[in-house]
Amino acid sequence: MRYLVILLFSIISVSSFSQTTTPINLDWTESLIVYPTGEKINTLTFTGASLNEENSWIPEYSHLQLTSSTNELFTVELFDTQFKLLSSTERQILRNKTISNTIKPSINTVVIRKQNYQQVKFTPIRKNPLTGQLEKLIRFSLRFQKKSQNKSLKQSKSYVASSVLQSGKWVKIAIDTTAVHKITYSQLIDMGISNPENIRIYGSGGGMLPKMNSEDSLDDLPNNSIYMDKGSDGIFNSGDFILFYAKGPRSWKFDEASNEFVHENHLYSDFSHYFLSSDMGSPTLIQSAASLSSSNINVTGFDDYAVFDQDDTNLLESGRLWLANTFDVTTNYSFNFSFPNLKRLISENTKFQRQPIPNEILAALLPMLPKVRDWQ
Ligand SMILES: [Ca+2]
Repeated sequence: MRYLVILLFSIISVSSFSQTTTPINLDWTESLIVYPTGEKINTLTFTGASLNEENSWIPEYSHLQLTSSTNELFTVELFDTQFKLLSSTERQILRNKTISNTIKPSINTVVIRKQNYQQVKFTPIRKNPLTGQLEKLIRFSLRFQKKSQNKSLKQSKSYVASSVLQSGKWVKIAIDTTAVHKITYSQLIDMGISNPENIRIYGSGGGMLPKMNSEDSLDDLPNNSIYMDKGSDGIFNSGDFILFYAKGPRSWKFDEASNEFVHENHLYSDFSHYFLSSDMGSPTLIQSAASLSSSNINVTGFDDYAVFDQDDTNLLESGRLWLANTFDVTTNYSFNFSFPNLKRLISENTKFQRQPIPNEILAALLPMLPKVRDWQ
């Protein structure tokens, strides 16, 4: 069985800052992606495109624009756009793919070798809002405009003088999943918390820190509001408990383009961590909100989602590629999900994602795995 080598060029254009770019042409072709199993996937691409399975193999355009100042923020828009209708073959390739009516470029500030750039990304395919037909972008220019100074960004760049952990006695707890968590009075005592009625919980939990230094991240551990159940005696003592919302290491976000929830595993930890102390003053309690006097919405259900994505194997014990089950001798696995009180299963949103082995990892594995040699 042959393993086709695919070269995905990640050429990014770099130019000095100006308000508009010269016209950019996209040279479209087809691309063939072959899994180690031999299965082939056709997709569209163009010179300089990024292709990955997370984006359903739909090509993404990336542009770097050199800027001069660290604190300037920009907006970006496409203009002088020229589109071309997709052929029937190209439409067939993109069948069942979610394509938006508009092309929405995202823009981020990135720092590369101490130079500041605006990084623009977008998918250059749209469903024409008037005709409903699929079109690919073949020529366009980008216009950058400075935004007024972002005060919140400036504030996030000022750092606290010392961490909240500098003084007091602290207990570190591990969180494996996003949920409302419960800790009883006796558990707090067992942890060594000397004054449980003054318990506070600090931390933000959640997924990985952003890869780029330029992206916002929290400076110090925030204080979390908690619910404290004191029982009928009004005193926090034996038999009582606290509840608090904590985020686990797997993060979820709603992707408007695909109209579905997508997840990201924490590649470096199976847990997020929070810090408990009773030395920081009285607890910060969740405040009650007044009920509405009347309502006309009757909620009878909600969307739920789950994923099986275990990070069990890292082929080279290096890098960010983690895999779960190996399909070699064993070719069938069962994965159980629990959705109590299910009203309706939206089966079309059930996905099975395979992970082809990137060529650089395959090349490094070849000397070690005789079985892989058979693919050559
Ligand atoms: Ca009590």
